Amino acid sequence: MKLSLDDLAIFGGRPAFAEPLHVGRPNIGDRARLLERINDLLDRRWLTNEGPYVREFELRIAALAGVPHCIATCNGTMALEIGIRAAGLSQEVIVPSFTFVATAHALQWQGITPVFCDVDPATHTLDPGRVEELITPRTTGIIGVHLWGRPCNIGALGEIARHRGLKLLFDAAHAFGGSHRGRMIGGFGDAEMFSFHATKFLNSFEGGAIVTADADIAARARMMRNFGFVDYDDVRYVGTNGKMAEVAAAMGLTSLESLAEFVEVNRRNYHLFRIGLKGIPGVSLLPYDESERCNYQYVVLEIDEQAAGISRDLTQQVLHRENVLARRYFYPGCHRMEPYRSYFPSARFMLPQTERLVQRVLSLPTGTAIGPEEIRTMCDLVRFARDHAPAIATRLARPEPAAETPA
Ligand code: T4K
Repeated sequence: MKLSLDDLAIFGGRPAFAEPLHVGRPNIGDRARLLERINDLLDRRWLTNEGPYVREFELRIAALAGVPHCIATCNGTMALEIGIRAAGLSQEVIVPSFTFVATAHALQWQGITPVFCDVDPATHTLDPGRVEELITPRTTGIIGVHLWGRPCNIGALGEIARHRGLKLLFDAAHAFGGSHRGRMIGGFGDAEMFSFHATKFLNSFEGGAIVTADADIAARARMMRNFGFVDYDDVRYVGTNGKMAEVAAAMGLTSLESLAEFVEVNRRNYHLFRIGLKGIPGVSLLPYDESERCNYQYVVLEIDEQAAGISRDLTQQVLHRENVLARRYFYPGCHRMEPYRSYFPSARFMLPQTERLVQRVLSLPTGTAIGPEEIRTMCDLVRFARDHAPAIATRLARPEPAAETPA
């Protein structure tokens, strides 16, 4: 508990945490079970190329997402790239800029122009009204991102896609285990893509998956993942190597066995943050819709500098010095990163909500590596920084006293 400004690490006090607290510390399941599986795959000498663990993982993911087809990949970006190609997207595709850059890169990597669309300030996901305005004769699809695991406005986006003859895909990298109107994420649009990266709710070290109810998309994605092969010596499509390794599937299967525990810890953490941050002026915690299934993997603050009297960046600076490595996901927005910044220098004028959000959001460490005591301390730090914001800013602006030089 910090009692005075001098206690803050930014002013020379001892950091609140001896070791850094990270956003995205992996959730790890039963180690013994994982090692058993790794021994099995070594004994089998079947390490990749649609091995038994990958097939089992695909069946489990498809069942949990409530879809007939799952194609596991080596990472989420590859799942996006293959999903986009298998769905036949080309020319221009509408995507949010307020997302991890992989969503845009997966298009640009294959010569498709990402057309950045603004988000709804309340949900942080694509604003359907803005999507309509960006449709041109070159538009072939829309990719919504279920940011922070909170579903897009799936109904409205579906209507637009149907009326305008566009494909609708979802980047569901954050949303495994969530639901929308009682149906699991994974079954919406033409296809959805998950990430099972180490930092995600469910991890397979690195990994991803395309899930779909469309048998044609699934068949194409499966071929494309394996160089376009349909049989020995028979290539039908341009393809890549997007396969998931057996060791990754072993980790994925082991993580799946602890899914209920991961949700429970994340949910507990989210509620402790809610209690600990309650009533701090200008600081709000992004809510989950608890009438749906949620994975609670992200604890995201919005800091309104006017109301809080402290900026997001100063809050982050204070926290970092205390060894709380809070992240500014997804600053500064894809449209301000290369090559998009050079391609679309005026994009920022079209993205007022994105521009506003990238200055306000801050992700805090949560997950199974974080306990109640750490959460209490993090909340106390945010509150203390907010309550003493003017004094912190003034003291930081003061020039450091010159070090004494020996005579
Ligand atoms: N779409 C969306 C919306 C996404 O958010 C992502 C990925 C993708 C698509 C693409 O999926 P993948 O191709 O990645 O499967 C991290 C992750 O690498 C990335 O997967 C994730 N989104 C993104 C939001 O976060 P960085 O550049 O911020 O990673 P890094 O190395 O700074 O790690 C994040 C934190 O996690 C660090 O504070 C340390 C901690 N960490 C990380 C790893 C890898 C650990 O404690 N242990 C670990 O093993 O991108």
